[in-house]
Amino acid sequence: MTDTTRLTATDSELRTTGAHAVSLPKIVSVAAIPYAIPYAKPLHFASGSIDVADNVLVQVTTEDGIVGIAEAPPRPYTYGETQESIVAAIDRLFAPVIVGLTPLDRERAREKVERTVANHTAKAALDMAMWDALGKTLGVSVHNLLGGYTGSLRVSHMLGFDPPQAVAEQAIALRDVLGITSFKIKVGQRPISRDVEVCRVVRDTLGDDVEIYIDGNRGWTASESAEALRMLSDVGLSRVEELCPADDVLGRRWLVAQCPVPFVADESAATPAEVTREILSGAANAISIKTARTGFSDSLRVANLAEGLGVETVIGNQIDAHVGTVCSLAFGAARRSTSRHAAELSNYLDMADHLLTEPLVIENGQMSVVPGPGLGIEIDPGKLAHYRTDR
Ligand code: MUC
Ligand code: MG
Repeated sequence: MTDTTRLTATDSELRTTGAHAVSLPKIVSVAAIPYAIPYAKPLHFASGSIDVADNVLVQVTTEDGIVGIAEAPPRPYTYGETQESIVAAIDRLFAPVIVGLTPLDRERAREKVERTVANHTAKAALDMAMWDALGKTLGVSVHNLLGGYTGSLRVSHMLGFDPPQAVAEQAIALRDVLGITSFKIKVGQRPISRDVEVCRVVRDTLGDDVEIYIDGNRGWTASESAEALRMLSDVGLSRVEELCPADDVLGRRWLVAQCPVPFVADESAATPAEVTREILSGAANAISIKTARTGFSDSLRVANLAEGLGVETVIGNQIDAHVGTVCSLAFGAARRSTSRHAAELSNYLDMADHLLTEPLVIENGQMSVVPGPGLGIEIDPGKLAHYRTDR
């Protein structure tokens, strides 16, 4: 799994250009490769559903042959991106301005890609691929470059729409087989009583030793959310997420003001500026950090902002495939503040296959940071050839 062939940058690769400035080999190409891997167990939630990982693998190649990787998951119901739009944005807008930079030039890359609005996951994947290339060039893990706080994270699993007993059975299997004891339950589309019943059955079946929280993906109104919170008051939720739209400005503030547990902003806080607005306006009091939308560079901004404002963060899951999961893990474990809560890392388990040379491992409810330079993972060329959809 680890790249043992190069552990440090050579003198010729690390060129000192001034008293402090150091330059690395330049990026010579950026590839955006669409692929499709089916989900063995599709996930349904209030804003959409997913039955295939139709992601885009991003590869940033430097002049010495280092390949930094990351991936972008299209989430049209959240950011308006499609697999085709991600490939087009990278090929036509971003690759031309990134080629010629080095993996150290992440802030210059950000300045250039930010001239285009939106396209969150395309930008994030490029940023993370540059970090992976940087780590591989320096022989250092991205996790260490980001802060290196701890070697593992507790895992939280996201449970989609299913009948109450089926949801409880999934949670039991995840607990018994993998040791997972934290669960996010999707709510917000079915009758409120049905969602309440799901949470209650999971609590009753698994007992008080598991963490349960809910995510409405903006499916309820503010008053429906308040009613659901009243009905759920004895279930022991640790937090709630995006129960109603942040665009229902006053309703959302009204709801957050009476919410007895932290109210997490997820899709309403997709940029550092939106995080600031949501928190300062009282539309949320906790933040979901998703490396799939803010990469590493802006996830650092969001984490710093949240720490400065004194609000908690949770590592969220953009229904990430394996490469994306490794990115969330590397970032979440890099800081104290982002490693406090269980991180939403495990939904790759629902996929039928993956692109990596080595599988990911969850043991005792924990995932260990993948060791090795960069992200520490490699793409299996045979699997990529099999699943890519552009040839
Ligand atoms: C989540 O936390 O909301 C569903 C939609 C999306 O954008 O992310 C997922 C999970
Ligand atoms: Mg969410």
